[in-house]
Amino acid sequence: EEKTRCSYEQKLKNAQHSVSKKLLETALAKQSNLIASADVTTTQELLELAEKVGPHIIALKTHIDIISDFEYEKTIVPLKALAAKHQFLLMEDRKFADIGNTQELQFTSGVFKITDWADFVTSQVIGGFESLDCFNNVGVVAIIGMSSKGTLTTNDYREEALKIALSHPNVIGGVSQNQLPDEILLFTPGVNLADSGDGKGQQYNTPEHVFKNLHTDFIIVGRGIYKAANAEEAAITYKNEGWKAYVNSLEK
Ligand code: 5BU
Repeated sequence: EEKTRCSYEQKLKNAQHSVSKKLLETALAKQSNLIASADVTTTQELLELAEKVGPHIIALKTHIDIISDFEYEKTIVPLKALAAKHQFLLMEDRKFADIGNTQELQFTSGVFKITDWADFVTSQVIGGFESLDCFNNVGVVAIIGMSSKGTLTTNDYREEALKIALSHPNVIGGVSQNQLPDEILLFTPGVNLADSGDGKGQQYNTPEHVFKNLHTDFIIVGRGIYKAANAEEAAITYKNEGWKAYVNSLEK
């Protein structure tokens, strides 16, 4: 008999990291497991999207380096204010992939100063265990498996990546298209209700699929929300679909 999934309440009880706790508490308070991916390219679009979807999400995922008019004062200061107002976390999807010293510089320096505002960041684990030491003031979501066609995140790779993720105290979760152990939070992108792909290698699943089959914790939705005619309505739809799929996945 298949075992039922671990609930957010159970995960919260076992959570060690302050960011894991915050995410799980926010999910329970908002009855949402939705992370909106804000893959827009101007500060105005970013802030407008955050204002609209903010009440319905637990985190806003950014690729801050695609914002063409980025200015810390103009972009980050109001974004942080919106995160506080609507109670969501900021997840910078930087996918660090270098030696520890370089990652530390990329994390703390340059124009983006990610260390000053992100609640958690994504990182590859290709640089090994110690490459993650520099992220000790944020949570790290380790890239275990990718959603794109032809990805090199094979079974063997994922197994080794997971060993690093499970053993590193900075790691709160993993991005994957496969089930992960209960000790770690699972974040799943590649979620869309209307499309099965984007013609550029992305592969989509439904919220129902990822909660039922992967026991994911949080869905990440980009174009399904920010490209919709009404982004707020779309966020509400994904929030409701995601929560319903989570509740259904608790019953076996
Ligand atoms: P989409 O518009 O819903 O396809 O956007 C998905 C987002 O998740 C986008 O920002 C990607 O960079 C990110 N992503 C992904 O799609 N698949 C992965 O395996 C990883 C990240 Br890792």
